[in-house]
Amino acid sequence: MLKSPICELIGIQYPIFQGGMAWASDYNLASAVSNAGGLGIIGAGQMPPDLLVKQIRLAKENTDKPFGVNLILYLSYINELVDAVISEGVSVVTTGAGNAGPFIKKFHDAGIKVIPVIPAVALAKRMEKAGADALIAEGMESGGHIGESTTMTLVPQVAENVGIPVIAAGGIADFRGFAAALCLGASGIQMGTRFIATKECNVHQNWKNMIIKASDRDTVITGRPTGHPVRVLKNKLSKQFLELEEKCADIKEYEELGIGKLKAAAIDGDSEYGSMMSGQIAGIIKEEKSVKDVIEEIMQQTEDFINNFLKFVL
Ligand code: TUI
Repeated sequence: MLKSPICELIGIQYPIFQGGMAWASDYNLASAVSNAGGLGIIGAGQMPPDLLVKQIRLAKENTDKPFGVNLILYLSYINELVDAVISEGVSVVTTGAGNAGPFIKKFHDAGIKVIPVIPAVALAKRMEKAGADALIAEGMESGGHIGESTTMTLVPQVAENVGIPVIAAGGIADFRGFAAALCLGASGIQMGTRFIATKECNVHQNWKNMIIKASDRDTVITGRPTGHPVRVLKNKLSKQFLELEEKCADIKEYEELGIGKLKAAAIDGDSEYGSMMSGQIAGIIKEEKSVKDVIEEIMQQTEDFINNFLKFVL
């Protein structure tokens, strides 16, 4: 049985996190992942605090297992979301797009574990010093907002430099990625794109179909000049973003073009002009499955792979 320190730390059966994804991971997906033995995570995104409270309550109605909330830290009203999470109480908070340091004590006082997503070693060290319970080292293969390092290079360098458990994210969707992550020094994995293409994920079917049809080169990084690069599936919108880069457009134009586009992808299924944030590993995902099948299959296949692999060592 494949167990790791992260399972003990949060009280989960399998060391598999479902990435918290704005507009894509609601209470339904999160509770399904937690019920299947992983850690389900509600992506708060730009939800107003009262909606986040509702989502947390719905998750609690649907699972008695630990689950988490992901907070995007650059939001102007982040303190209200932090207070909402604290007043409702969840097991884990993961954070993205900013420095979790100022919030860690507040969460710990409420009995909530804090696991920041980090794209670089320097930030990993800072977060460990600030009291983070574990880290999610996310490579630029991921969908959505990304850093510059690949998972292959980031995870071992983070693992080398911190003493807390490291979860590998970015470019993982099957047993190969899971086994590789363990080799790189990770205690577990986080998957986003794989969980979008599941029956329990409530995004529009068009987004799921785009992932299922995607091949290895069907994502692209947009928005680099804004300082917030974002990996998305290629479509007419991503082309418009790249045209802005070519003409050295003002940052305001990127912001205007981006408004409402993640919602357009997730809710309206606008495959031409929606922002279908997905990772480079989309090409390996060939069908929509249930969350339980995804988790049980990857656990079994990873264990089989490791057992067979060891037979090569004489
Ligand atoms: O946060 C993510 N992925 C996301 S957030 C998101 S919503 C969004 N929509 C449009 C534009 C931008 C974002 C979609 N996908 N992943 C975790 C992550 N965090 N990746 C990179 C970072 C990060 C970057 C800089 C974390 C910390 C940081 O710097 C902190 C500091 O103070 O130095």
